[in-house]
Amino acid sequence: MLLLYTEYTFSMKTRILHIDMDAFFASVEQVKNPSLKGKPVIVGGAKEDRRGVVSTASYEARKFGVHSAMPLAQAKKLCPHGIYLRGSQGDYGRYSKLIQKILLTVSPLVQMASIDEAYLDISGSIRLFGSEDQVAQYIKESIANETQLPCTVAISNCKLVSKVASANGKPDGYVNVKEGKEAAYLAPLLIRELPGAGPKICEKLNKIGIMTIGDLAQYSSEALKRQFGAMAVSLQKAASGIGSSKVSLGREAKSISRETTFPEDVGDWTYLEKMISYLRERVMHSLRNEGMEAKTVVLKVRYGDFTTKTFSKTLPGPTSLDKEVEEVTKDLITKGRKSSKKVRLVGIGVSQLVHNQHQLSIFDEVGNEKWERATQSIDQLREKFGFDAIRSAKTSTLGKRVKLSTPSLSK
Ligand code: TTP
Ligand code: MG
Repeated sequence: MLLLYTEYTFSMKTRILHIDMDAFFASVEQVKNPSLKGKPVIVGGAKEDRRGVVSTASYEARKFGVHSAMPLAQAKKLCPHGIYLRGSQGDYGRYSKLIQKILLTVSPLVQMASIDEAYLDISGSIRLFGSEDQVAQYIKESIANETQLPCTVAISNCKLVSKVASANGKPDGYVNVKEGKEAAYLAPLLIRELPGAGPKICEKLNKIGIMTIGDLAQYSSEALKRQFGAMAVSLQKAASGIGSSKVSLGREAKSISRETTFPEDVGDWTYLEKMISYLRERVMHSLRNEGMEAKTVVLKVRYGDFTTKTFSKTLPGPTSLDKEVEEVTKDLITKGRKSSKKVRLVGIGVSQLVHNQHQLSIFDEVGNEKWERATQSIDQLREKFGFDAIRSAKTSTLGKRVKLSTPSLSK
């Protein structure tokens, strides 16, 4: 009995596989047009396009220094003989779905983390395939056979280490970080390879002599706390190879909204504004919980005579930050209140959702660092004490607990 039990727990050790397609958009273009194979392909804009940035570049183009997010003009200087393409989102989406389908034949626990990457909990599949290496080989071969696309796969005991390992094994690679070897694997890597450690934080760490992830793991926790505050703990945890192994499943929401009908029609826009702010805060909280960002904000107003109007605005880029959506909501309210009619229902929603690229970040630092950190602490408090535990000054006058007539309209 004891033997059986030991064997059972051993076989159910959590192992997480991360897969990321190599130069995804450019590789799809090379599959669509095989004459582009082996050539420097840059997706983001055609040769004659002056503005815009590089979405991605094939590994042949990367040799010239071209990379994602680089202005096209600069890429053209570095790689004038490159093949520049505008790209076709529809094709990339179709290939992404095909890859997801293949991955689901390996394990039902698949989390698509972006259009070209996924985490799989393969703990229950290893026996079936024979070994971890065979799981990886099966995935690489099936994808190659069915799509002709190259990818890199990594396996470890958590999402963070597998993500770092697959980035390191690119292109067309496979890395297996054995149980207990996570910290040792990360140790020699430069600090910037830790998800979320961007240029500013790296500079700060370098200044105190921390160059590698190993340096960070070894550094005095007390001294690090003095420099980085509460963030020091998560930094060191990540550097030691400790991370989540929870693969989030579930149907992805296409939009997230909250609305409420008032017991009596309301004409007081100061009150309505507060209620809209409250609904917005709830929507944004759910959005972040889903690990998503949204591009479009929609305000719905049903007037006393039952006419319903929606006002929407699309942001220049996706966000999960309250303050960015707050600005847009203000503009929508200005439109909604133009009518002198009393209001029966208000609702706020976000759509055009994309996966949050910073999901694994310890913290981000491009401009919104402070906001993201504040938002993270708010979400953590709400996780513990419920949504109403912490509210903005604006909505606090609505009372301690706000009851919505339709508390959970959508995800
Ligand atoms: P990535 O997986 O980051 O990049 P990649 O697949 O092109 O290259 P590799 O993984 O081998 O390093 O992103 C996946 C796709 O997302 C990429 O092919 C194009 C798109 N993308 C952008 O449009 N803009 C960006 O800034 C980035 C990073 C990616
Ligand atoms: Mg990729």
